[in-house]
Amino acid sequence: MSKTRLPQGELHFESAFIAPDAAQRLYQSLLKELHWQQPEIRMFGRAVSIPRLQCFQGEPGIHYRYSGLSLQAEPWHPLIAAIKGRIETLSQQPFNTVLINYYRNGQDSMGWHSDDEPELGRNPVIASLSLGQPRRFLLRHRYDKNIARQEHLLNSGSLLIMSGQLQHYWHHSVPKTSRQLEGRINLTFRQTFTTDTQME
Ligand SMILES: O=C(O)CCC(=O)C(=O)O
Ligand SMILES: [Mn+2]
Repeated sequence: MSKTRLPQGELHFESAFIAPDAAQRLYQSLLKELHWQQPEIRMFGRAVSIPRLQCFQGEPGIHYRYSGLSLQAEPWHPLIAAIKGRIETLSQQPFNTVLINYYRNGQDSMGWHSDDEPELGRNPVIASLSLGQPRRFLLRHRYDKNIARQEHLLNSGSLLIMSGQLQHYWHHSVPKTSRQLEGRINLTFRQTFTTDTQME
C-alpha cells in the first residue's frame, strides 16, 4: 500500500486490491443484484434527486443520516461481506456499514463534502473500493487555501483508505465531466455508531 501523509490527514492507496478481471465481474454482479435507489435530498429548501444511484448495507438496525436522508441498512450482499472481511484484515479496522454509489456516466457525480457526521465518530477510517470506469477523486483543505489540492484517479479494483483527521480538515468530491464515460460503482466501508436502539 502506498501512503500519503497530508497536513491533517492520511491516505493509503492500493491500486490492485482486486485484480482487473475479478473487479469487472464484481461490478457486473453488483450492478444487477443491488437495490439501487435515487433518493431526494433538500438543497437550499428544494427537493432534488441525488446525481447518482445508491444503496446502504450493514449490520441490522443501523441507520445513517446525511443531507436530511435517513438510510436504513439492508443486509450485506454476500460478495460485499467477503470483501469487507479482506479489507478488515488489511486495515486492522472493523466496518459495520457500507454506502454504495453507482455513477451511471460522466454526468453522475458527488459534490464537495466530508464524511464527518457525528455517528461516524472522531477521526473515522473510511475504506473506498472502486469498480468499473476510473474517475477523478479530488481533495481540498477546508480551511487553508494555500495547501495544494490532491487528485487521484480511482481505477477499477483500487482501494483508498482515508484516515487520521482527514474528514475534519478536508473535503472530497467526484466531479462531473462532459466526457462519455462508462459506469462506476464505489463502496465506502464505515464504522457507524448510531443504531435504532440508541435513537429511542
Ligand atoms: O465515489 C467516490 O469515490 C467517493 C464516494 C464518497 O465520497 C462517499 O460515499 O462518501
Ligand atoms: Mn465521502
